[in-house]
Amino acid sequence: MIVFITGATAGFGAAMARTFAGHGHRVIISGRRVERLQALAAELGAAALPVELDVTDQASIDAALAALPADWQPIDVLINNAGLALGTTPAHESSLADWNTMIATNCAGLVAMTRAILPSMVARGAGTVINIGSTAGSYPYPGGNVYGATKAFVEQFTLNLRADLVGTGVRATNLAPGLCGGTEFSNVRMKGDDAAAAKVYEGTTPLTADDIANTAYWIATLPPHVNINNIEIMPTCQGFGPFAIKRN
Ligand code: NDP
Ligand code: 8X3
Repeated sequence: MIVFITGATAGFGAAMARTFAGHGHRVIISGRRVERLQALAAELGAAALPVELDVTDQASIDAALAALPADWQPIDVLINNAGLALGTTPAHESSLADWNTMIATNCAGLVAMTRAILPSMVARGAGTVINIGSTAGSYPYPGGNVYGATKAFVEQFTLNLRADLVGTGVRATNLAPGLCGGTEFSNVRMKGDDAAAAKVYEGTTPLTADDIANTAYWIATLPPHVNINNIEIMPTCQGFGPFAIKRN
């Protein structure tokens, strides 16, 4: 299989690249930090093709896809993984610029990548799109405001893809993890406050990037007649809270 992974310079994306390549598949590893892509490509050898790509920039997407060598063009699996959260402040104190960056990356970027690659899958009558959602898309929490909303978008967009793709042979999955450590997610969210980022995982045994990579690999290698619509994963130490009630 040829697997196109967005956001392969860190976290889930890098782990997914290693997992698919480790099972003998070819991976197109993309992201903005070129030196990271080159290091991962050097590690994975001929199985990996590094591609500089900013999912918020349509020209960057078009250029990256146009430059793919012919033998890398039939993409079997698209993993829309690039994404981020910025901030944990309440809505009325949050930065509109941060909100727009999350929407541009997690929603518009994912849509643009899907629109660019989906027609070739439909034309070949096969393919799998795995969109990385989040439990934040289903369960609200204080400070989750726009981040959670972008992941709710990812889930519904994926289900609507399913509705359109019936009969085409192309599959679509929303893969929604909960608390997952060992990636740069919280460092990015806390804007470089690494102590605050580390606190998120204090005293927990969170999911790992390998857990998510193994799940993506399982989804992509199921028999062609099986489509996982939606899969939600939490670490065993995570659960649900009560509704908040402000009492007089
Ligand atoms: P990381 O911060 O470790 O990795 C994020 C990746 O996204 C990086 O490779 C980064 O690459 C890439 N990225 C960000 N913006 C862009 C952009 N504009 N264009 C291209 N690539 C971009 O985070 P995770 O691996 O933890 O997160 C991956 C996905 O999983 C995200 O969508 C996140 O929302 C989701 N998720 C994470 C969870 C967690 O707890 N860790 C739980 C649930 C979902 P670069 O900066 O080089 O461009
Ligand atoms: C990341 C999981 O709970 O930090 O999507 O929002 S959470």
